Amino acid sequence: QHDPNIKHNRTSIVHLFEWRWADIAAECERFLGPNGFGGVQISPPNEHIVLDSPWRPWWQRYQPIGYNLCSRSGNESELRDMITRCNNVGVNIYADAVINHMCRTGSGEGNHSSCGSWFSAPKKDFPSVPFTQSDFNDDKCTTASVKIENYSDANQVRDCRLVGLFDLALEKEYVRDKVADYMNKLIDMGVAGFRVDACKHMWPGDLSAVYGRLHSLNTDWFPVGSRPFIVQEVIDLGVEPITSSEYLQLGRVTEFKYGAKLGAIFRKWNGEKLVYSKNWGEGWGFMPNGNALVFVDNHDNQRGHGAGGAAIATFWDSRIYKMAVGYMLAHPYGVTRVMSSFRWNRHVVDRKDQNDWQGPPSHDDGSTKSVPINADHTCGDGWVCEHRWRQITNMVIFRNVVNGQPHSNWWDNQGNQVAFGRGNRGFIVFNNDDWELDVTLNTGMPGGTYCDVISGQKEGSGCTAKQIHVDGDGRAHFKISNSDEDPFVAIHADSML
Ligand code: QV4
Ligand code: CA
Repeated sequence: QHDPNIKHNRTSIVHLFEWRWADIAAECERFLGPNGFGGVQISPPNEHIVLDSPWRPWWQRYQPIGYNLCSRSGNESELRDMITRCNNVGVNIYADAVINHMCRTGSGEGNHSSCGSWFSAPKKDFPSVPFTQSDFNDDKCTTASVKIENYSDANQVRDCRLVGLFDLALEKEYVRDKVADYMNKLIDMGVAGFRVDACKHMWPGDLSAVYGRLHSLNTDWFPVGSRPFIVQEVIDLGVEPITSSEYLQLGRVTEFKYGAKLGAIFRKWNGEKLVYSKNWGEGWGFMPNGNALVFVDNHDNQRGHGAGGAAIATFWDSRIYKMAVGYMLAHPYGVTRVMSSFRWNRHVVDRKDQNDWQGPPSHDDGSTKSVPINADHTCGDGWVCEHRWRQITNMVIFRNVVNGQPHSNWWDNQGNQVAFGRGNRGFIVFNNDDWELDVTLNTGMPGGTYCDVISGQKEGSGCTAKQIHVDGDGRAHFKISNSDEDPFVAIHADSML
């Protein structure tokens, strides 16, 4: 299913990485609903390993112990309460489903798991599901280490262990049933779909069998017969035999080329310039529009995991980050996902971040801190809350206002100054050159005075930002200094004064 089931003409998803369920519920009610966010991608809600060394890394949640619904983000009743409250304000919940594997081989035996369930890695025994030895792919995998050794061999990528994680035998009806039972429990609780982890490592036929077992969405909140939205994590940068195209008919797929290229453009690396983005989207060799889930950065590549490398723009480089996210949200290609992060002690030595493992802000006992909201609406205690940055929130709203309108009225200076509109509903101008932009452009917008939603915003009948005067022919004068705090300007139908 390619449709995110989003309500009220909203368009964007935010990933509240490692947030607690109680905080997500509050955020839906106090911020996401009122500001037009369509949904939240949550961290994996199932039982996961708990690690001491390193201490409580974020990635322990990608090592399942079973499908009980207690995790670092909270217990089952907190999860249920959050899903209910978010749905009640029209904000969808998408769960991160880790179904390719369980924990890693060297995980020992005991109750070091988020619900306290006993398991044994040496015996390959996970009684809370239950999965036993015969539910894993070890006999199918042909590498000496039983791990994935070579990504140019599709068989081992699917049947061997990803970084030593026990690989589930999804060809077995029993394993498919257990995985589908878990996902169906979440669907019945009210989730609108899934981000499916590590899809490159699962056969499309096996995934199709799992998806085919899924219930339709809960009719308390969704029309009868609505199917769960599926986003499949497949990293395809064009250099491996496994391609995203194998997964497109099953659901949407993460377009990893998008953030890697957009980061390079705004950083002006590899000779990239904004002008080259005139045919952004399929023109750049990305997958068909209707299949793509797009993002500037994700929880992996913002810290050097996954794909994209140093070109990826993140909150650490906030000025170009806001421009890149603004560009993504203004452009019609794909379903858009905004990242919302926590800060960690980034410490790069020889291009490798020594602290890339560090988990979310937490108390001494390892429990995750809740997210305090400051008087200026930003977040405290190490939570970055990019989705609350005014420029980003306002561009989420921009995307809703221009939804369905074509990419139009392109202008460029053949360098790093570009502008484009969305029919007669919105217009955006970027200056990523090292000199001033000073130009009169055809915006396609009805005449009137508009409030820029980047340098400030419309408040009541007033405007805290630059004002843009569009004349009766749709023309407007723009002046953007290269030293402006945010060298871009955006106006839309609802920002007219
Ligand atoms: C280490 C060595 C391995 C060795 C292993 C066992 O690096 O070579 O085989 O020990 O001795 C963590 C550690 C990793 C460690 C592994 C097993 O970081 O160094 O291996 O545990 O102990 C996240 C993290 C991983 C983490 C994993 C499990 O990113 O670092 O591994 O969780 O805790 C590919 C995939 C793609 C994947 C991407 C990161 O195609 O699917 O790599 N992305 C998703 C998630 C990602 C998650 C996983 C998949 C796994 O987005 O967050 O990995 O669920 O491109
Ligand atoms: Ca596999």
